[in-house]
Amino acid sequence: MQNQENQWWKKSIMYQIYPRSFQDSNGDGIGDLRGIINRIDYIASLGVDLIWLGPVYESPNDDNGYDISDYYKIHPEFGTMVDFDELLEKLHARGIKLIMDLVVNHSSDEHAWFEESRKSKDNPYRDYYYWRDGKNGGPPNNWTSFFEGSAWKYDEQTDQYYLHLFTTKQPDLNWENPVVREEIYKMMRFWLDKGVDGFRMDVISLISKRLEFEDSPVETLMHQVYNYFSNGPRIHEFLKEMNREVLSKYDIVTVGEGPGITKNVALDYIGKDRNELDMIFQLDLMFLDNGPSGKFDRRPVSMLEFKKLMTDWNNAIGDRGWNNIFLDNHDFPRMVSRFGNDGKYRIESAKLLLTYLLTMRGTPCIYQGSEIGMTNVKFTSEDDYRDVETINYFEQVRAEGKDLNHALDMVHTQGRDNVRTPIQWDNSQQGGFSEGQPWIKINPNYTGINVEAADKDKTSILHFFRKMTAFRKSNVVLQDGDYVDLYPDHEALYIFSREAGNEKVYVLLNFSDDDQVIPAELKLGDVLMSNYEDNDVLKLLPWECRVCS
Ligand code: ISL
Ligand code: CA
Repeated sequence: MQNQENQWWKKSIMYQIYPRSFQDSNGDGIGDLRGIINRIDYIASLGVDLIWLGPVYESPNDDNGYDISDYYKIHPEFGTMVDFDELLEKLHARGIKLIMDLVVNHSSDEHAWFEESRKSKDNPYRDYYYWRDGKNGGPPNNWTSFFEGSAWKYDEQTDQYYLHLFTTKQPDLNWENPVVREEIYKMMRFWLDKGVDGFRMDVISLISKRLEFEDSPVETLMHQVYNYFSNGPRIHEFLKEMNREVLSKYDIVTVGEGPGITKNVALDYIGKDRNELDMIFQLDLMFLDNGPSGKFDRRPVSMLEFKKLMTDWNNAIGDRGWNNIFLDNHDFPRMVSRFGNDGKYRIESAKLLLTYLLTMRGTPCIYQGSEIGMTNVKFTSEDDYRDVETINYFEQVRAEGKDLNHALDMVHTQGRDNVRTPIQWDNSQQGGFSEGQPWIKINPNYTGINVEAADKDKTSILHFFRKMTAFRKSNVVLQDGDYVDLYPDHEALYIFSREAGNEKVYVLLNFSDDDQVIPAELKLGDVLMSNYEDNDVLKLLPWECRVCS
């Protein structure tokens, strides 16, 4: 909520739960609400105080719950509304807030609205979605969907096409229709009245369409996302209306998500005076290694680019809005595999990345499992993959007669299933995640990397994380102090200061496998936190991090 004195969410530490993979309680192999309730002591022990719960609504699961068929119901595989209420109550009792995923750019094609909509051109629900005539025997335009081929699907029943920016089972909702907007607001009030503390808004940057539906001169997905799909003409009108009608009436937090929100337009969404959203997940960093054809067209990224992007974002937002900081989530590879070294320096680099998250300016969001340094997974068989994006990618590569081994390599570093394997709780069968067969295989490294082992080892990533969350909470300067990147041109070191009033801390991060000399002119005080026991005054060891006064 905007214009409010007590913005608690600026001090929060967020933790993302992907329910399917967190904890199964009944042996069906699918994580569920009861499983989360059973792990509540663990969650509380982390020192996090704001949970983002992935979608738990009724869904045919074409895109793991991001295709909702009933916004008012809990999917039976996750439990019941009674379980949900219990989870919310138990989190609140421990001072932990919870935000829901709000997926309203599209619904499932199995939502009653769409089932009605497709029946006839004069059906009262026709206008809930985008239906258009084809052009020259093909779809209305040349837009590509995120996950499979054309963004339009032909429906024989009425001889028209409907728009789907994601899979064919995720038709885009027509926000131009005021009745649709009112339905959505009503549903939001239902959850807020239950006491949820806000929403993470899925691809909110895409809800206003460019109704001319012009062909894009460039066929690549990323070009279309930035120039045709995102930041449409009425986006801010819609968000202001949503804020006025719903958000402003509750003490909640909203985090928008969506491709196409660059640093240049971010403040339009989250500027203090805008009355729209509180924060956004900036995806630019997540897309930095994408080539023109997207994520499976990977290009190398240098430390200089990484730092510049983060600094530019910080400066673009300044104190006119508020940033959110994250390095992985359910859509992108494990942070230690992507930005650290998940081999020899897994422990050191995971601690360094957690330190980064917890010392940057902005509300940090940690994805489940990264607090124990879980890594990407390398399934050797295509059959072990579950994500619709990955499956469609394999299909496309096969159809084009391209190299499937290369495709598998790409999936090993870029695919979304890397972060969707079950949480590794202990070294019993299936890592303590389930007594049955998990919906997706567990990462075979669970025997060494798991919560139980980490709990027993005082030097573990997990213990370090707990110390770091407490450290952030007790250091106001880390919450809202200014941020300055002190050596933007250094190829391996990321050194920045945080400063507020007469308090100042320095954060030193060695993003490399080699020793690095500490710049001599830096006048550092005590070491307040580090991932090494002994700290050399002259140099940083591989992946060493240090917070100094
Ligand atoms: O992961 C991506 C594709 O490679 C991203 O571009 C992703 O599609 C984008 O960040 C939007 O993600 C969100 O909406 C999708 C859903 O599949 C993702 O899980 C969700 O986070 C459609 O609802
Ligand atoms: Ca279950």
